[in-house]
Amino acid sequence: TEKSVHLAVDLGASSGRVIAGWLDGGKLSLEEVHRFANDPVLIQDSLQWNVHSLWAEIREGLRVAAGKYQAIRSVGVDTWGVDYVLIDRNGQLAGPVRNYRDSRTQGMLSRACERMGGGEAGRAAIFAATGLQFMEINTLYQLFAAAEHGERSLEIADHFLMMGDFFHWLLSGKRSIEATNASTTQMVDPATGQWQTSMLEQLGIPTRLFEPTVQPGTILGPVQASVAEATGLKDVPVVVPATHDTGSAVISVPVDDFAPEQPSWCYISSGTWSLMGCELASPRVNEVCSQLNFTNEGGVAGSTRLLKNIGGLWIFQQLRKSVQRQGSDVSWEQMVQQASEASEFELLLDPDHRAFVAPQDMLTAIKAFASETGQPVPESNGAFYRAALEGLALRYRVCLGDLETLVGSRIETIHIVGGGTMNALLCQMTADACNRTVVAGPVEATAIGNLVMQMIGTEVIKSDADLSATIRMARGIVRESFAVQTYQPENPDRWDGPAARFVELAGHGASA
Ligand code: ADP
Ligand code: LRH
Repeated sequence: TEKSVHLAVDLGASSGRVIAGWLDGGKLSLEEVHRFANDPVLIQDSLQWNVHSLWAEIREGLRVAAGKYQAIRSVGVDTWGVDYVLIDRNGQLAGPVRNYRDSRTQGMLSRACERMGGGEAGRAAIFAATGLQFMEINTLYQLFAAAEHGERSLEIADHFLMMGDFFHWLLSGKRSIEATNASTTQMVDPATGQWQTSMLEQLGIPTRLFEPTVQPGTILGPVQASVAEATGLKDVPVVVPATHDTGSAVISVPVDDFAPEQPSWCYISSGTWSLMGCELASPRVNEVCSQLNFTNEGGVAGSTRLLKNIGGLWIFQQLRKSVQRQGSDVSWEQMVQQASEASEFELLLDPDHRAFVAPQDMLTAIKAFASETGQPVPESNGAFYRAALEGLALRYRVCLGDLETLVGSRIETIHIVGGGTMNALLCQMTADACNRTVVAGPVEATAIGNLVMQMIGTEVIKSDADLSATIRMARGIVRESFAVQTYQPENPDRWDGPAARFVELAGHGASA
């Protein structure tokens, strides 16, 4: 067909897809071209991403797209945050590409704080420099671990790229570091977007690796000859979206607003992680934010994504893997059905507990957690699935209170976007636990946000005003194009008792 198509490559921590999108009569249409699993591999004792397979799948998706659409206007990649690739001076991978759940970062957060002035003072210095939530998965602690362990890759590397940048480089031959994903590293000043080089020096991380960042919408140039040959994508420009998947997802929250002073809505980008927060005009690098351990990530058009990383559907996903390990399988729909049949609040889980970050087997880890916290171990699988979802809804409730404290206004509406919108039980639990209206959709928010930025970069979507007005316009297109599902709270009081127990439980737990 002759429609003018853009291609979004969207790599989540659990799966990847290539999605085609085009505008027609003011509406955005999507077509999924290719979908594939993204399973990390354990090599010796190091957990790594299979970038070779991901690159093969991306190329396959582009090949299928090139055969399907005659007019492809651009292509761009977004991925999960915090992970990186090191390239040596010959343009080769300098070492393996680690998964953020790899165990080498254990203890590195506290060790880095020690190095930065000791305990609380070190932590305060890192927060003042970066405004980010403290998590051991952050790039900062990964690179610090590499430096502390004397990893050779760090010595021979010439360039640092994040995952999206890496695939853009493979596609176009051009190196760039995109700003929204760089903001997830805990190595960037949230006010200026510059690398915090003196902090990096103090931590022994070589600063020569880091080039200045580029903004979403940047056109890198056409796909390189070898890629054009392999895929059939000739003269198609690579356009940088918000390469952080959450940055892309937030673009397509269907509101008539952009980075408000007094937000009345928040978002939950719901997938492997749940990223819950507000879009603001400027970062909140203050004592309360540090205490509540929220993050100030960079959004498009100079906005800030003030949010909390919550261990999202990861536990639910891993429970499915446990069932598969036992030799059977269960679909997401069946899991949700079984969870809905289980009785309420049988077992309380803290989705952010350290025990759930990377256990060998999630079912076993939850059973151990139940015993350690003096709770009866449930019998049915459905009870475990339900506990994973209730734990999330309870975490959202706590997070909502913290968010309101931070932004100083009441949040009326919670917008859920991403794969988790397919889980109606979780959406209803969220409305109930938080006692707020939940608006769920669109499901492919990340790919849509990716496409929108490409369309803005190539001036398919444009306005006479500034970028923030153009994003508002794009949000209008998203609202016109995708239906949402609304959930109203039902019997929210039922959640008060469990919420009190949850706070107690999470307070005692070693949160990751
Ligand atoms: P990521 O980008 O982190 O890989 P996604 O946004 O693709 O994650 O969301 C994937 C998750 O969405 C799955 O782990 C699953 O829990 C949920 N999901 C997907 N489809 C369904 C469905 N049909 N019913 C219920 N949940 C679903
Ligand atoms: C969600 C996400 C999140 C990061 C995590 C590593 O996919 O990008 O925003 O913190 O992955």
